[in-house]
Parts: sequence; C-alpha cells; structure tokens
Amino acid sequence: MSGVGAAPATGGTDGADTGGTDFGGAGSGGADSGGADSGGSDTGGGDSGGSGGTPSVLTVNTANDEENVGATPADPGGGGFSLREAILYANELPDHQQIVFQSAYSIPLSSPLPTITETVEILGSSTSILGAGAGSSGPCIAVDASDVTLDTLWIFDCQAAPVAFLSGSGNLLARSYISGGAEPATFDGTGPVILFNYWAGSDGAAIEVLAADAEVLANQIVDAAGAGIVLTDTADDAYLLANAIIGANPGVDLGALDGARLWHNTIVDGPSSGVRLTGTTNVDFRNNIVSGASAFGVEGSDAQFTFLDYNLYFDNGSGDCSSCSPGASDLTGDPLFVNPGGDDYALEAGSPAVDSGVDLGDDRNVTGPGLYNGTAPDRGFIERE
Ligand SMILES: [Ca+2]
Ligand SMILES: [Ca+2]
Repeated sequence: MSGVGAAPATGGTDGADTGGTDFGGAGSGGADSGGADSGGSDTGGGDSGGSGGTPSVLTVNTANDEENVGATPADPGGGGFSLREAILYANELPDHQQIVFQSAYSIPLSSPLPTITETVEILGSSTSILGAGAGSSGPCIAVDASDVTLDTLWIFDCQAAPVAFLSGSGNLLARSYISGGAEPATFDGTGPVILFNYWAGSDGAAIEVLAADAEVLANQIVDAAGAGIVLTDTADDAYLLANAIIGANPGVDLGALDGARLWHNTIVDGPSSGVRLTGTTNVDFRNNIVSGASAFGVEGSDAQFTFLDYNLYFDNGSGDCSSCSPGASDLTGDPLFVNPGGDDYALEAGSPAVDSGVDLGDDRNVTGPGLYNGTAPDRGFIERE
C-alpha cells in the first residue's frame, strides 16, 4: 500500500546553518508518494478555510519568537508575524490553514510553542526551530488536534520532546530533521504518520509511539542514546516500513502491544539488541536486515511472531535470535553495505539482500516501474537500482 522506497540522504544534515539543504526533497525520490497518502491527504479537505475573508495561508515573516497580543497577519505588531503568533491565530480559526515562512528562518524559542489545537499545516521549508532556550516545561511543538501536518521543519535541542502528538487522527510529521531532543518525540492519538524524517543524536529514545495504527515510514535514526523506535503497550497494529536505525539501544523496543508489521527495516550497530519484544504479540517481521547488534538481532520468542522470515542477520554478538528459530528463507551473510562508516547502509552489488525479499505488496522502487527492481524486492530499507 505504501510507496516508500527511499529515505533521506544521511549526508549534509549536520546543523542549523545548513538549513537550506532539502535533504528530504524530490531529489531523494518520491518521499511524499508513500505514507502521506494515509495521513496527509485528508488534510486537503479543509479548502474552505479561505471562506469569509479568512486567509487560508498565514505567512510568518519574522524569526523573532514574539507574542504580541492580538497579532494578526495584517497587524502583527513587533517585528512581524511570528510562528508563535501564527499558531495562536490559526487556533482561533475554524477549518484549515497553512502556515508558511517567508524564508528559512532560525527561530530561537524562549518557551514551548503554543499547543496546536486546530487543523493546520505547517510547511517549514527548512525553517529551524531552536529549542535550547525553550525550557523543559513542554514539547517544542505539541499537537492536540486532528489532520495536522508538520512538514520540513528542522527542530534542534529541545529540552523536552521536540514534537508531541497528544490526540487526534490524521496527523503527519514529514520530511523533518530532528536533533538533540532531551525526550523522545511522542505520537499519541490514532494513526499518526511519521514519514521520511531524519533523527540525529537524541538524549534518549528518538520516537515513542503510543497510538494505535501508527505508520513509521522511511525514517533514518542515527545516534539515539536510547531506543530508535519505542512501540509502547498501546501501540497496537503499528506499521514500520523502510526505516534505517543506526546505533540505537535497542533499535526497536516493542512493549505489550498486539499486532505490528516491521518490514524492510535496516537495524544496525546498536549496543544492545536490534529488536526487543517484551510481552508483544502478533508481530510480522520480514524483509529486514539486522546486523552488528552487541546482543541479539531479535530478542523474542517464536510464539510472539505471526511471521519471522526473509530477514538477513549478520554479526550479532549474542546471536541472531534469543528464543526464536530462523525462518526457512532467512540469510546470514554479510549484507555488503555501501559505506557503513559514513552511515550509508544501501546495498552493494552482490549483496545477499538484493532480490532476496518476499513481495509484500509495497512499492519498493517508488518511481520505477512495478513494485521493485530486479527479480524480487531487496531486504532492508532501500531498494537497489
Ligand atoms: Ca508580532
Ligand atoms: Ca530488487
């Protein structure tokens, strides 16, 4: 169903001063052709937001983090119409607004942004939200509404969660760069979509899912001190597709939820296990690569899986699986990553992961014809040309 076959490039995403770098852009191939269908397109329903003389597009035109009482686009006060003012203004309007930015600002927060309480789309165009001065009283950006999109924001050094979806459905975080959060980004509500983001250097876990029916698609997670992705006890029926999780502890940490699909993820080089199941039931784990875990590739037991096959395991310190048996189509060779030292976990020619996956109906080559290149889908997060 989802056409996610690529993920953000790992290079060049190293700081606010490179804010113009559109790492998640069209050059990477079809980021928005996948999971966005399931979460983002619904937000288009609010086209009536322009009725009654109310602007449907709100343009932020200052990098100041100011809050002038009663600020409007026409009469913003202070240095202009700030992001903070735009959120407060949009919260008071029914229907659907877009918040856009006159240029790619760096906005130093002095406190958490106001909670988003109404449907809105924030199209960051690589605007940076600098959270170091925001304090720890709340998330840098909190969403307590439905059909909210946060797109192409760069969020740095938040002292609490960088992003928190608190409730609602149809919410989407896409093509954003998130670095240095003191707490995990949290996703509650129903069916949030977390698509094509790059996560670097969180103090603990990078992503924590509480919602049922979440879709975590084509993210790259590097240098999380805690887990790459936590699926809590309430995250039933989570869908993790095509994520690359590098050095996390563990890569994916599943609680006592029922139902999860983990397909085509590449989980490497963590200090504990690649994937850890604790009380989890009905997990479908196929077409993944798990390598370089200090403990187990998979920490779980056979009874917890509906499918556990077509994975590639390599160089996992304690073994490929703690209490489970290899599937008939599992492989254990060197996956032949292009350049692991440079965080490039795409596949070299001749990798055993190439053309050895099972077709699960996902579009793995995005813009290419058919669902995959070659004779079968590749294992891991990215399909080789
Ligand atoms: Ca103002
Ligand atoms: Ca292939």
